[in-house]
Amino acid sequence: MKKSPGILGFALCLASLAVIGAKAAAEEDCLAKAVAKQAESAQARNLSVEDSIDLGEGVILKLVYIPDGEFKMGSCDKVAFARSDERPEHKVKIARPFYMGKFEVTQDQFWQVCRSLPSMQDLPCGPADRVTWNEANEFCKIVSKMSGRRLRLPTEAEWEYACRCGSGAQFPYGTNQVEQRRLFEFAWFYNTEVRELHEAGLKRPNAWGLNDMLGNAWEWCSDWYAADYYASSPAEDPKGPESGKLRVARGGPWDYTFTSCRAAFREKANPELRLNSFGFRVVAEAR
Ligand SMILES: [Ca+2]
Repeated sequence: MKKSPGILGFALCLASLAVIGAKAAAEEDCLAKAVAKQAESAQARNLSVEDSIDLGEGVILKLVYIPDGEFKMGSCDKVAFARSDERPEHKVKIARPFYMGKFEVTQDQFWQVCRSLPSMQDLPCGPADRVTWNEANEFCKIVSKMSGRRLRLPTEAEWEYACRCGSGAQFPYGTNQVEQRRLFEFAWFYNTEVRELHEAGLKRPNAWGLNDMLGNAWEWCSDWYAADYYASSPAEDPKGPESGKLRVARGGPWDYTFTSCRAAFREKANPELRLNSFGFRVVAEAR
């Protein structure tokens, strides 16, 4: 005869649901605080959370305000699938607010600025891929000159801070837990049905309004790569080693699994690499 779970089983079930509920509430609270901080910081400087740069002929580059602050960069020992170059986890201060591209730079935008386009997949509103690190920098230089605003690639510290919304979360749903079901809402990665680049902004943005930080295209960062950099990096605005052979890329692409589509995951590549998963997004100085 099958035994009934009884009162004890029922109580354990309720306790378990309460823990899950409390955890979800804590995640929401953390992200809500990040949103409030973004709005308050922008307001204190008389700046808008949303900004843009007109690239001409109706092509607009949308920007999102990222407040200054501190966060823990890298992965702690509890993140079992983290690679050794993500350690040690360490506190980093981002001393100044900045603006970041809401989306990866699109093919339309790249063509408008550079009058060339290395992408093979026809996706005007999707990421400009097959762009080398040097070409991404050239894009920033040209837009800086034409707009009067200083554009550049993000440092990997700025990128990770913006991806985490200043929180301790590896994933945009607010935790370090691998939950593919929830990551589907935010990212195009290998486990999604259609395995290719996608138009910008079809998935949910993170709490600060940035779309496709995880998945879709890798995003070049300004830093040289060093596997042991975190052991000796500065605590404020780290900019990477003075020299190197490889540049950092972040975010995980459409053809990698969820273990790469994390805030702390570090990719590296030759700056002349031209690959159909490598794109970029820009940073603009807050005026
Ligand atoms: Ca991306």
